[in-house]
Amino acid sequence: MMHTARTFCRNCSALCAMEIDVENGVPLRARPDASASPYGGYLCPKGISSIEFQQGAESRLFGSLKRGADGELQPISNDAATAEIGDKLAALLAEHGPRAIAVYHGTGAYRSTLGGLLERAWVSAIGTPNFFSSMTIDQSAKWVTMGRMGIVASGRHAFRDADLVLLAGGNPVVTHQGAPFALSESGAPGRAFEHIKKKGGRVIIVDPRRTETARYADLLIQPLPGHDAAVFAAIAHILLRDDTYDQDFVSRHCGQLDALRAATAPFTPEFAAARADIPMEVIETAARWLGEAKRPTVGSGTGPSMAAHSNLADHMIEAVNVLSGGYRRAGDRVRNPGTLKTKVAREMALAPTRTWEQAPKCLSQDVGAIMGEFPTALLPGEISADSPDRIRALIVFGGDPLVAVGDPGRARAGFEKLELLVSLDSRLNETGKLADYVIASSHPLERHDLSISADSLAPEPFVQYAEPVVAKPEGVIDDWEFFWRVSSRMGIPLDLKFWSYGLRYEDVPLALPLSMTNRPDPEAMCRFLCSESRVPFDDLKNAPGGVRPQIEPQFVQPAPAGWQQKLELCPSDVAQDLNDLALERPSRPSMQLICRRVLHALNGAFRDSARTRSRLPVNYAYMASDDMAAFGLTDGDMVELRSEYGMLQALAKEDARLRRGVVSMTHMFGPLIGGDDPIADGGSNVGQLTSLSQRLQPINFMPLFSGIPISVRKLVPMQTPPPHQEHLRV
Ligand SMILES: Nc1nc2c(c(=O)[nH]1)N[C@H]1C(S)=C(S)[C@@H](COP(=O)(O)OP(=O)(O)OC[C@H]3O[C@@H](n4cnc5c(=O)[nH]c(N)nc54)[C@H](O)[C@@H]3O)O[C@H]1N2
Ligand SMILES: Nc1nc2c(c(=O)[nH]1)N[C@H]1C(S)=C(S)[C@@H](COP(=O)(O)OP(=O)(O)OC[C@H]3O[C@@H](n4cnc5c(=O)[nH]c(N)nc54)[C@H](O)[C@@H]3O)O[C@H]1N2
Ligand code: SF4
Ligand SMILES: [Mo]
Repeated sequence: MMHTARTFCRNCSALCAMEIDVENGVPLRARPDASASPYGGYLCPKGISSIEFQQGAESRLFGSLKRGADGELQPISNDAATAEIGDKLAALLAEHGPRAIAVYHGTGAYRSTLGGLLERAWVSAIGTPNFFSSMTIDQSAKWVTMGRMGIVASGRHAFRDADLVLLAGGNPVVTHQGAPFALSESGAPGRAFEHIKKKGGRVIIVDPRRTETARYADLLIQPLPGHDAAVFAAIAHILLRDDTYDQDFVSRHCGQLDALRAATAPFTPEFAAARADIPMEVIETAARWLGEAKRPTVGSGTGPSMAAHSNLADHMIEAVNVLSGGYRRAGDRVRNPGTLKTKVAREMALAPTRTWEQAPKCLSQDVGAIMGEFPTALLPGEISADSPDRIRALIVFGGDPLVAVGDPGRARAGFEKLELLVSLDSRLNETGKLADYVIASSHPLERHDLSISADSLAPEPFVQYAEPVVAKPEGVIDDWEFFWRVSSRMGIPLDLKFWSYGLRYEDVPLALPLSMTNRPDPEAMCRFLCSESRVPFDDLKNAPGGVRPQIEPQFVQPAPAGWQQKLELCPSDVAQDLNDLALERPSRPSMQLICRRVLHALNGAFRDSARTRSRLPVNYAYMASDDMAAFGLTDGDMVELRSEYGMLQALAKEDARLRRGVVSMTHMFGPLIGGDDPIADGGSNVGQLTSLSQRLQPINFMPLFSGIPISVRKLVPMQTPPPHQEHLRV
């Protein structure tokens, strides 16, 4: 019997609505579902590949594993595994206290709604401050800026309302990365850009690569990597020089304008243009357009967050957005106030909090939490720390931190010191291969979810509830059930809450206490999460394609009377960083590795899907034609890339979209430490060129993942590998 089910993809933040033909409990194919989605019908290749993955492609895990006495991973039942893990954690907790236990929340965990909430509930119930996630090795520069500058509570203009979009180092047409990070809509991003162009809006892209998104650009600026701080300081300099900044907005909401003016004085357009190796005119043009725009929005993707001076770069990008008035004002339309939980937007500044200056602090560095998380780059050091409080057990939920964090030798040395490493995942990744237990997680199509993560990010109010489309295989377990079982075994009761970023779990008042003996019902948990929803849960249950509620137009409210808080545009540490940057002796490495993403893979996931592998047998080392020629390379030639921190081998490929001086490669696309045959390895791990001890940012300890100085050498095929490679192979 065949039927068609409606649900949504949970691979990335777009949560695309999909229709799936199911025959005898087997999903056959997926199609976009345009019936209610605010994005219209849209699916990317990863949404389509997730059907095959559910069926076992990419060596999907169909059962949990435990490392045996012989060091090999052996099958284990989930009953036994969760009991053993619970007992071990209870013993560690009793002997060493809560700090012995840590979690890492990876990219795969963000859209596992019930799993993510029970993970938070469990961490809060234990009382450990050791919460790590992929965000601190991603765009946590944005959290640093919020903590140092403050926040405008009304938020940016909706993408569709903008008349000027300035995006630095992001490629949403490929990555579907939209608000609150980069600038775009997550679903069908090309359509959102077309909408802006049709209205006569302008688009500026700042990227060393002429990205797929740059097809919509009216102005493309192709700098060397790592110079966004200088370029955006120069744009701020021009806005202040010409008095074209939004004086009304700035005078009402900002302090430290004079300090910003002084600190950006050295950043003339000539100066920044020389540093970034771009024409001075493009900086002037960008600043002029910003000065003219009525509803501009300025933001960034991962590029600036991964390159040199990332925290300063982000601060300057946000400062340019503030100076241009890139926020909604009282009276502006709020397109999506949220459906499951309604938020009131107010035009008001919230003063900086600098949470990292407060206890509890990390053991290996004098730094506290940022948005309730410790920096992931410090994780290996927090495990190896010579302290009774060191981390002894790590639960990895939907991530591959061993690869993601970079510097594989150092990362592995840290992870090997753990007394318990658990990977909760639907794939066996590099972290899983080192783990004591690998818990086989259910596939999204096999579990319940609610579109909480997109609730106020979709361009219009929209909410979707998903029931399992197919039954889960016997050996797999839902993410939430793992946390519930382990916690129950430890004798710790859990409260389910509608938690969201910025809140402490303990402070959320409304709670659904879960029984420790009767398995909670996932539908009942979703029903509870709809307690304050505009659309009652039963309506959602009856509309598997999702509901777009019609609501009264909502508008941004003014600040409460007497509101005093201001943004700090240029606090003293930022001023100091600008001063240092102005005085820095510019070095110009001949080649630099830059980050990028590919459409068919999602970090380490889908890398081995048939669609990906037919296009990308390896993660090519892309270079501009002139650089290829200068190194004597043609497509498919083997190259050695060497940084100060390590080396890798890859296959070179020409990319006419790149400027000279950069090698563009995607991450998490090969074994942790590669051999000398990238084809046999299926790619190379660029993390081998990164460091966990050098060039980390202050505050978030973000490593350098883009703009890494490297040397490029053509390798001539030989019988035996050159001896210097031996020490890197373990
Ligand atoms: N298909 C696909 N989608 C994904 C992912 C994936 O792996 N594949 N990953 C997901 C994740 S985890 C994230 S965080 C998002 C990221 O989403 P994006 O930020 O859009 O990711 P990228 O496509 O890597 O874009 C980064 C861009 O920065 C440029 N760049 C590199 N260095 C610099 C620099 O110093 N300055 C400037 N201005 N630009 C620079 C690169 O050339 C690249 O085009 O995507 C998410 N979506
Ligand atoms: N050199 C370099 N390093 C980088 C980057 C870079 O550009 N360059 N990018 C950084 C960025 S932006 C990020 S976000 C990190 C990514 O770092 P991670 O998030 O640690 O890595 P992923 O490969 O995305 O891991 C996601 C895992 O979740 C699993 N998964 C998917 N769905 C589910 C689910 O529903 N439940 C469970 N339990 N598991 C699930 C997948 O199988 C996969 O193994 O890497 C960072 N590291
Ligand atoms: S963009 Fe692709 S991966 Fe992301 S939700 Fe949509 S179909 Fe899934
Ligand atoms: Mo990310």
